[in-house]
Amino acid sequence: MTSSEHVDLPSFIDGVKKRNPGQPEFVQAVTEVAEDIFEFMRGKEKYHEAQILRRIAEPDRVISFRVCWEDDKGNIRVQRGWRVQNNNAIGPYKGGIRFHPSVTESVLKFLAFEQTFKNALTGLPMGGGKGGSNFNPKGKSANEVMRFCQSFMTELYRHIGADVDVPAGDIGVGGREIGYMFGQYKRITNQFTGVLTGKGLEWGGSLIRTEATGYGAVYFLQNMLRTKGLEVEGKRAVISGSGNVATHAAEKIVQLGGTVLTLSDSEGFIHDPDGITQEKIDWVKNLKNVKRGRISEYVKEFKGASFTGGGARPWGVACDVALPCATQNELDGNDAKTLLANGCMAVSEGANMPTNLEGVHIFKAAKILYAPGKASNAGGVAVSGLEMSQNSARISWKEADLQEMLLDIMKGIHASCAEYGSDGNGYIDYVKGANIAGFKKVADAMLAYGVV
Ligand code: NDP
Ligand code: 2IT
Repeated sequence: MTSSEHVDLPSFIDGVKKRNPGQPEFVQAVTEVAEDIFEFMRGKEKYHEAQILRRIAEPDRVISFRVCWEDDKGNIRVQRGWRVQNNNAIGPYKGGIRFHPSVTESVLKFLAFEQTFKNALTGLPMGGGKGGSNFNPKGKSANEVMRFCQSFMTELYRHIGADVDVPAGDIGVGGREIGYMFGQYKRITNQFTGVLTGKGLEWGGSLIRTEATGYGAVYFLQNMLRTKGLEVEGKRAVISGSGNVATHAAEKIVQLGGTVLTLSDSEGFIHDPDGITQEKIDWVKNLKNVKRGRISEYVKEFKGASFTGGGARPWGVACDVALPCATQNELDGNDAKTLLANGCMAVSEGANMPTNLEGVHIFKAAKILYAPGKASNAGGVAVSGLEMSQNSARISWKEADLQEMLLDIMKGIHASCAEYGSDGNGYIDYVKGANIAGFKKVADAMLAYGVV
């Protein structure tokens, strides 16, 4: 193919669909990026000639494996495990591990693809990867979770390493699971290295890693609001999810003087018109992390709050700002219209790809402040990158220094989005800005390496 004959966007998407049958999440993530990158590449023959986007949208490798474990009743259970190593042009593969029954190869491929751009945006040397299993930790005993994690790592260990691929947590994988997996890695290899992040503080973890994703999403929101001379203070926030990202996003909103009205889980959402205070957030953290309970229990503890079940999401509650912090495709076109009709002025995604393509197009057309997860939730992986640096140097940085670094990184990502996403008339398309800034860094590294 000569340089003038490169494919157009519809043909490119068509090819992605054909090569990835039955993988709608992956096709969705690639489409969203390609919409912006094709425009950016116009006239830039070097990226077309080297087939850069085509190569980023083809994972370096997808490792798929069987995970057998024994439940408390002595039954043998079989799960499927994966690690998708998408791209290591700018550093070792890096990205979380998700344990959830909805995990498929498509979901992990979309997450590893998104992670490649996100990690580039942080400015730290990290490539993109993601892993996980369709294992459902809900209702399992701690011993069952431990046995599963050990079995998962017994296969995964041969594919990862501190300079190769560094996994971390994601949905269903928090400090407890990272502990079990790190323990098994250390046992098999007899090495104590920074092979996982999100570790406990006693065994190589970094301060503020737990808080970083949620806090970072609110810092990104703060940066967006400030372009309009506004602050988080006094704003009513609607948040979905009630896990790591949601509870820490809520905490930072409260610290900055905002009011949090909702939280959710897969069964439904709670609405607390009095506001979810720090004390209530601490109660939710305990409910989720220690008691492993359901968000519906909130209304028994805090009078005046209501629970809406049936898997309902909170987007119909009137708000100034919205932070989707649960999972992919939890906010569709109708939800986007409802948020806009209720006066929502800003959306900062804590989750990965929570807004479907129709929703993204509606937010873009309305020109509100809308941050895609790959920009606004990058604080978590950024502090993971800082955990890797501390592990390599065998030191631990102080909390105040790390807080400053997180603030600085989120400000830097905002600036990168503004550089490539401004229309010159005061509107910033953060989706476009994030896609182009992330792409450019990875693409230029790939060009340097030639055809590999
Ligand atoms: P947690 O497991 O701590 O919490 C997940 C929350 O989302 C729970 O409230 C869970 O409810 C809800 N949820 C999960 N799946 C679904 C579903 N299919 N439908 C409705 N609700 C669901 O995970 P995190 O908080 O770590 O992750 C949340 C999001 O943030 C994910 O998209 C993740 O990829 C993203 N993210 C996480 C980072 C991190 O550092 N942890 C970094 C960057 C992004 P239930 O208990 O009922 O399952
Ligand atoms: O989606 C994400 O960025 C994460 N789950 C965190 C990844 C990491 O390596 O810290």
